[in-house]
Amino acid sequence: MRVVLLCLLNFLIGSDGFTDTKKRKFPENFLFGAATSAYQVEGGWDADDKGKSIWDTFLHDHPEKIVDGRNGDVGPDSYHNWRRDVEMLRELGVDFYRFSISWPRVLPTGFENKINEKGFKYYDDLIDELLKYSIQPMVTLYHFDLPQELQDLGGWTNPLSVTWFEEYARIVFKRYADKVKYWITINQPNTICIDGYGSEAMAPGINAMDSGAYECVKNVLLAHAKAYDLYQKEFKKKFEGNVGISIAVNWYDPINNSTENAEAVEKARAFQLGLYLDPIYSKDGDFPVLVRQIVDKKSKEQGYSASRLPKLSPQEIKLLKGSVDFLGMNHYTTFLVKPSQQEYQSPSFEDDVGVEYSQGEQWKPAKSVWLKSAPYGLYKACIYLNLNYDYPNIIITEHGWSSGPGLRDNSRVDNMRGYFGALLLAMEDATQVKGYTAWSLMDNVEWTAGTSERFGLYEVDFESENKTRKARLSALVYKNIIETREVDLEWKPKNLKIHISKNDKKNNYKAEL
Ligand code: GBH
Repeated sequence: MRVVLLCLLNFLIGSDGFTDTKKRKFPENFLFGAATSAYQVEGGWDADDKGKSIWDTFLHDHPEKIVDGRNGDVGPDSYHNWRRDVEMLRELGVDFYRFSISWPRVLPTGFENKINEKGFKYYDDLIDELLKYSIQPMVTLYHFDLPQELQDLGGWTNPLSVTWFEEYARIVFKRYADKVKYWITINQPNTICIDGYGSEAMAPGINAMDSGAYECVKNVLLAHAKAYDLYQKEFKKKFEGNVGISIAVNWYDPINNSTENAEAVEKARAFQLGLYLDPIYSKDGDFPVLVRQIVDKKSKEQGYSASRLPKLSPQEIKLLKGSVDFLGMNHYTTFLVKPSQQEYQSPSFEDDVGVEYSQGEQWKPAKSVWLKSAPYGLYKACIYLNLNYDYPNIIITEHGWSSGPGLRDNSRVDNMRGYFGALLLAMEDATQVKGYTAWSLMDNVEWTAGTSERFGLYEVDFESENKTRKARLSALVYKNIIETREVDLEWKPKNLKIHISKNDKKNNYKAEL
């Protein structure tokens, strides 16, 4: 009751509630980290027998899709620069590093019968180097880079993908369960499926809206649940790690308080959030009723004999329910929703949802067109998760800001501080957030945006031979927040030099989940 009242109170205070002068602090056992993903930073796209991923194929076949023409063939070249990467993490003083394993680097064909030891050696070295300095590895098994050979068999639209992923997960768990205590199975099913199989924006760029995108959603979620189940059965007891999934939980608000907008926002939340969260967190499991109703009805009208949204069997519903130790929350921004004024192509995801998005005109824009700063949205998203999914354990597995090149990234600093304020308030109102991950440790290959949008705390000089990394102002500010556990709006470093903290001490806490 007290919590509900507090929430109400904060809603009343509105979005300025978190800029008040009361100093809120992150608890001592709160974990701070930074993130990257394999395709975006590793380079070495064909080094040491690595297999091709769908992103290698996609950007090699469509160089015209990349804003500045720079693909991930080399990128920041972390395949060779990993020692420097760990040094940067030590400079920041983070507790953990979230990175992903490239499936085709370790299993070049995607299948478990051919293991690439040379590829695994890269992760052996990286993990050992992290542990040497008490930085916890947080490993994402899948961050968009499917082995091309599996795509040739239909990729995530093939129900066999569930088993392919499970076998891959088994090999990686076996190899690293003793060293890795934080696992993320899959990063952002919505990007994989809706953008990858329902549009040409992300690899494999197959616009399969007849049912491909929704088949993908089902398979990706089941793949996650199978891997979770596998960890529970074969690894949990001995190794006591935590397994979660990272979901894009941006916030969706009605553009104003009309009845139509209230309906529109309900749809947006059901299709953007509930589609992935309900099967795992809702009481009855399964996809949201609203999504089911809309897609079933439209499918019929469109002349299909079955719904484009596949059914989950009772066993599948059971497998999915509760299949996480923590929710990986990727949060970047807020969208304002109203019913769509235009006819979308049919069938399509946009047509199913039937809404239009915009963003506040007064919100500060990042370099990426979709990204504007609205810290209150993080607060509201947290409260929404609490009320709808019963106070889940959350680790923010991505949050960040894009700028152009340059070390004095004041806009990133402002955005970070604003969102930390909102996060602290959400935690005060009983949101169970155990950790925060800055996206990204360094500038990287931002998919089809190439290197035209910079998300790094560290700038990467892509023209230089060693892909030199330099700390931005935001890196120093983040370091200061980690050290002091509070957000001081006035704090400024004397210069942009960053040093490894004295005696390299990490708090080494485990998140109590
Ligand atoms: C995350 O996606 C990803 O997990 C991460 O890899 C990425 O680097 C980071 O955010 C920053 O984008 O061209 O307008 O159609 C966030 C969701 C998905 C948002 C792809 C941008 C393309 C937008 N992103 N999307 S657009």
